[in-house]
Amino acid sequence: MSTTGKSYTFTHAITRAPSQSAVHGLRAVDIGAPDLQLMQQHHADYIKALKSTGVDVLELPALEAYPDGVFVEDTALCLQEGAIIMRPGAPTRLGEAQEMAPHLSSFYDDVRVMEAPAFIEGGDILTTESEILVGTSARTNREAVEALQHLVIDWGYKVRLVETPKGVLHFKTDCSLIDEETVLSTKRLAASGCFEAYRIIHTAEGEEAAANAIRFNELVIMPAGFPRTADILRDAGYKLVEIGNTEAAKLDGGMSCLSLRFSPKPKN
Ligand code: CIR
Repeated sequence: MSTTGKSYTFTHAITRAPSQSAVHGLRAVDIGAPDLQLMQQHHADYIKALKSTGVDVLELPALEAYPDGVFVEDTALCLQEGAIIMRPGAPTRLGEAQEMAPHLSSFYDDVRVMEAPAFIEGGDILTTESEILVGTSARTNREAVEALQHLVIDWGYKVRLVETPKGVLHFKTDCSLIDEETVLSTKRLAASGCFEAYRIIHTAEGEEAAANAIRFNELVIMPAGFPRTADILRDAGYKLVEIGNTEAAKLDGGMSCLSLRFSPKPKN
């Protein structure tokens, strides 16, 4: 495995402010609408953590037409060579990807587009140093995994099809890359064997929701409220930042969903 750290070293991020309509966002189980003021506070803390590593953060305004618009990760896959505009599997989210396209064109010369019948959301994609893992789910189909393979092959990437566990929204709901060779994963996902080539750190029992963290430059940014998993990561030597996520969690959203993270090659 190479050890350049390119899979978690970023110069840029894009976020989008939560909309008032976020109270109508999609959710698997309804435990009440998010408190918007608290969600905005958490979002601001998240952006502050990203910026603390010295990156440029493009903070896009809320889109009222899209209750889930704050979860920008699902709209694109950003690599060094170019970006791929996703085709979200949730019909209410399809337009979010088109909204993101012009912003990515300002960073990249090469922006490619996922076409029907493929559907795919960024939350199902885990990019590591050596491969791009894509979990099939209710939001991502096999056609999309094949299409992605074709779209990134000339950039030198290998795509591997894996399965998002049944009943789990996205592949990365249950895992995150935390360094070149290490993933943080729930036991239920790791049990599938999909991380055989990696070192695995399991989330603590009962703290499965801690799995959606991000390695972002020198930081591991994780949701607050999972003290045993936080201790495991701290003991393993990672520099942690914990961000309140109670409100986004009501919409099944977490740390990875809230940003696009990338280091584009300089434009021609
Ligand atoms: C949805 O169901 O699409 C949103 N409520 C949550 C999206 C979370 N995104 C992500 O995990 N990448």
